[in-house]
Amino acid sequence: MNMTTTTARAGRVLRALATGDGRQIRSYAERLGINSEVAYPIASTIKFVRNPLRAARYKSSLRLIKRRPELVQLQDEKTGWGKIVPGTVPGIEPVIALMRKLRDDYRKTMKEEKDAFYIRTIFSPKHLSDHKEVLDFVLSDELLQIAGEYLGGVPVLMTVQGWWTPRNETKAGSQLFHIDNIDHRQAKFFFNMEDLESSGGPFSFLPADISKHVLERLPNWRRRIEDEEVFQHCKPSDVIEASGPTGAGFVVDGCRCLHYGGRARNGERLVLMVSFGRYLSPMDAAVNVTPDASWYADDPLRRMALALD
Ligand SMILES: O=C(O)CCC(=O)C(=O)O
Repeated sequence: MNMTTTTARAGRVLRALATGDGRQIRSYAERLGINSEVAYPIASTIKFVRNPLRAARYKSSLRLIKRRPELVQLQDEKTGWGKIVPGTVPGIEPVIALMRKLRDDYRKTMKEEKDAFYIRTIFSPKHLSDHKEVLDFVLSDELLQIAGEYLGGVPVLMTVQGWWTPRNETKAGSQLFHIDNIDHRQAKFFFNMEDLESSGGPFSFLPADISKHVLERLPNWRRRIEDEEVFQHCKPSDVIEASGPTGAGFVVDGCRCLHYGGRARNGERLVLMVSFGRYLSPMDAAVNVTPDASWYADDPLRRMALALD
């Protein structure tokens, strides 16, 4: 490639960086041969420069969240995770009832052989507009407090998914250790919609400090990693399982904590997964809700969490 072509290409990429959304920004940066350690700060800086006042508002509006003292810093800075006991977040009952119904409906339509993959998304952001009860739970003061304190500003809802994992024998994709390569930090919640034991394939992770130790010793972390490779640098007993009774939850930073899930060898799993990112995350939210005009009309905090204002 000659100098003129290279310059023209770089110009196109830079123009795209200045106008694109978070996902495009990352992909264009990668096309320039810039990896995520460099691309993310560039993408965040571009987002900031495009609207510094909005960025400042996401930070300062943390004070709008009603905080409960027992939840302060629940997602621990050093280890990147925290545990939520059943009954902590109001409004979970209708969510549990809905997820169980969706799972039962799905099960009826399932073809045993053809659908042998290990994870089924029975609820996704497109369902939110018809299920305000889920949105109210997800945008509760409790979740906003936990995610907001950890992320340092009003958190932006990235996605909400209901996952049903039937019993399986596979070990592929997200059933292998990996890191979510979407930002430097994240608040990802898992709530059990049914009692969940180890044999039901819970989300399983290494605390952030142990993950850092392991990742520093691996040649390339942007990949799926076999257990044997990980356990050369830590102990299997360092792995924490997000299991427990119905209504129990975990919040984990999937960008800092090596994790896998869905190894449901002798049971199954029904969970609600909710992920929040920073306003300046390189990724835009996958949630594209158009709330009814009456929803959150006088609630700037929740509108910000939905990236509407
Ligand atoms: O719990 C699982 O099935 C794995 C989930 C996962 O890898 C993720 O959320 O990034």
